[in-house]
Amino acid sequence: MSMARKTDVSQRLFEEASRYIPGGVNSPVRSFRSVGGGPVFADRAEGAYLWDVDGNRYVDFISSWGPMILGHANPEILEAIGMTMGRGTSYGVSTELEIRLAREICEAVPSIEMVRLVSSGTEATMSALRLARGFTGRSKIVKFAGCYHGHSDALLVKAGSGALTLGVPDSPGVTPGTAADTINLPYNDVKSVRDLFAQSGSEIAAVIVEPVAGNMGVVLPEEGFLQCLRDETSKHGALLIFDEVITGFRMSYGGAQEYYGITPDLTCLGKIIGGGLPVGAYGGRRDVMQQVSPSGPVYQAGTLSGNPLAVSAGLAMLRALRRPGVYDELRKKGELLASGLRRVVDELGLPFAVNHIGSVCTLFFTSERVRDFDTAVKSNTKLFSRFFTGMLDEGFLLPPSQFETWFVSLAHKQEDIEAAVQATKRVLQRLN
Ligand code: KE4
Repeated sequence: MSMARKTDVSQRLFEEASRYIPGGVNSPVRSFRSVGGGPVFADRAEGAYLWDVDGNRYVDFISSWGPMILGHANPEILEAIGMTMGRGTSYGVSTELEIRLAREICEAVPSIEMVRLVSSGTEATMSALRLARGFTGRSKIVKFAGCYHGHSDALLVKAGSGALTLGVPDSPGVTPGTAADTINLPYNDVKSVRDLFAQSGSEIAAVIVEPVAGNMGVVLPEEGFLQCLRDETSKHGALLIFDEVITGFRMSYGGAQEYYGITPDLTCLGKIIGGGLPVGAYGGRRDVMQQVSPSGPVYQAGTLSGNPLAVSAGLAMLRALRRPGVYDELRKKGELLASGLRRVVDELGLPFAVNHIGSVCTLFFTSERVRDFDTAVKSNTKLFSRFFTGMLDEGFLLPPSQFETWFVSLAHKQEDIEAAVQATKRVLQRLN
C-alpha cells in the first residue's frame, strides 16, 4: 500500500459518529486512542482481508477480536444465517437450534455438562460469578491483574494497595462495596494464590482466570499455575471459572482446558461460538448449573439469548471447526507468524519479545519476559503506536493496542503471513 494512505472518509465518519456515539465508537478500543490517529471504518471484509471506507485493503489480524477464526464472510456461515433469517429473526420462545448448539458445546468441552446461552462474553462471566456466589453462599471473587472478563461491575476492579488486599474500583460507577468483594492477584503468581487461600479460603466463592491471557497481550500460564488454581479452589470449596471467551474453540476444539488438561467447574465462552453474531455462554458442572433459574434460584435471563440467527452462525462455525486438520492448520499459520516476527527482531538486534500459542501471538516492545501485567506494562507503547501506524500504511491491520492479541485465521494464506513479517521488518527498520 502507498505510504499516503487515504483516510478522509473514515475521518468524516468518525467526526459524525462522535456527534451521536460516546467517543464515536460502540466499544472503546475501536477508537484507536491508544495508538493515536483516527480509527478506520470498515466497508467490508472477506477471508483474511478487510477494506475500509477509503478503499484501503488490509490483511486483518484483529479478526473481530477472535470470532473470525475461519476468516471474514465465510460462505458456510453466511448460508446458515440466510437459511434461518427467512423463517424469522427472533421468537421469544425456544427453538430446536438452541438445543443443538448446547449439545455441541457440551460434547466439545467435557467439563460442560449443562450450558446457558447469553448474548456476550460479559453476560457470560457476570452470570457465572453470580452463580458461583449463589452456589457457594460466599461473596469474595478472585481475578488476576491484566485479565479482562468484560465490563460487569465486579470485574472492573483493580488491585488495592497490597496484592492480597481487597479491590478498588477501576471505573467510576463501580461502588467501593462492590470492589471490596473482588481480589486481584498477579497472574502466574502461585505463592500469592496459596497465601490468599491460606488466609481467606473459606470466604472465596470463585477464582476466574483467562487460562491463556489475551487482554494484556498474549501471556501464557507458567507450569503449575493453572493446577495450583484447581488444587486451591477444590481444597477450599471455591469454584474455578475458566474464562475461555478467547481461548474457547481457538486453541483446540475443547479449548484451553483440553490443551492444558485442567477441568474447571464453570467455563465462559463467546466470540467464536457466535460465528460473528452476538453469542456468549456459561456452563459446567450439572449440580452447579441446576441452580440457574428457572431450575434453581440464581436468576439470569435475556431477550435474545439463543437467538436463532446467532445460533445458526455458531452451529455452522463449530461444524467447520470439527473438520480434521483444522487446528493443525491454525497452529501452522500461527507458528509461521510468530517465528517470522522472532526472526525479524533477532535480525534487527531488537530485544523485543513474542508471546505465542496456537493461532494467537503478541509482539511486545520490551526486553522483559512478559509473564504478567507488571512485565507487560513495561512495553514501549509509544514505539508500538508508531509501529501500528506504519503497519497500517503498509496494509496490515493489527489490534490497535500493545495489550491485545494478534489473531490468525484459517483464511490467512502463507503469503499474507510472510508479507506481514516482511512489512514488520521494513517498519521496524524505519523506526530505528
Ligand atoms: P464481550 O462482552 O466483549 O463479548 O466479552 C468480554 C470478554 C470476556 N472475556 C474475555 C477473555 C475477553 O477477551 C472479552 C472481550 N475481549 C475484548 C478484546 N480484548 C473485546 C473487544 C472490545 O472490547 O471491543
